[in-house]
Amino acid sequence: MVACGVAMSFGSVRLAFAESAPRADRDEVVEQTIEVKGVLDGRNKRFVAGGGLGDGGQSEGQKPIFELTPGATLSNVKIGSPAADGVHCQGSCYLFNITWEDVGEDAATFRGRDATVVVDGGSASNGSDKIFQDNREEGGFLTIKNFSVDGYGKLYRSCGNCSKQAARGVWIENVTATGEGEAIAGVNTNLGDWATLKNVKVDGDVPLCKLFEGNDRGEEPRTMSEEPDGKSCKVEE
Ligand code: ADA
Ligand code: CA
Ligand code: CA
Repeated sequence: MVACGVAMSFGSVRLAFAESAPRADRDEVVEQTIEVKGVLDGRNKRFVAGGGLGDGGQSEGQKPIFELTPGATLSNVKIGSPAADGVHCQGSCYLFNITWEDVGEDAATFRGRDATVVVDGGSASNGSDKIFQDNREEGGFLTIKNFSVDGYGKLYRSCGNCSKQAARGVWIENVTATGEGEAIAGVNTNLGDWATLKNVKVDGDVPLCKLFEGNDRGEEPRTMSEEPDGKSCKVEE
């Protein structure tokens, strides 16, 4: 959660109201998950979760603000605080220029078989754990590109303990990571995951990959290594 204040170095009280009021008007408090079919262009409007979706903390089982049906596109949306469980994709989906201002339990979750997912543009801030949670079943492909993250656990995590596991592939390109972080990509080496990272710039001493032994029993996965192994984790310049 971000503690957010507006510093006004000059100007009257009236100016302060005039500047904050329109923003509040544009925010949409989402009480029931918005189902997206086809294309939803948010035109940079800000959405926040109502209490029924979740508080944006780390408890599992919160609801998303947006749920994309297979093939749907969501673009130009700001997700404010609280963000609950962010965005869910049931299958293939396209997330263009989405800004998570204060990531909730996670920012986006990917599901389904043969799901081709593209995250292009946008940013995520102040995540406590995972940003992109990949729970997909077999087939398909995930691309994360032209993205920046500031404060995160893992930018990407192939689910370590989902009941339906699969070999999941991700391509991560043109990404900038700042602030505290744990790893860019978390993958399960024993399940055939593979992540390729290209032009990923990381601030501080954060490993590009964390390699895990995944399971399908809901257990906490075991960490195997933090070194790219050229297979489950490949780094290109
Ligand atoms: C954790 C949890 C998974 C799944 C995931 C999610 O990783 O262990 O089972 O719930 O979060 O989708 O948020
Ligand atoms: Ca989670
Ligand atoms: Ca989640």
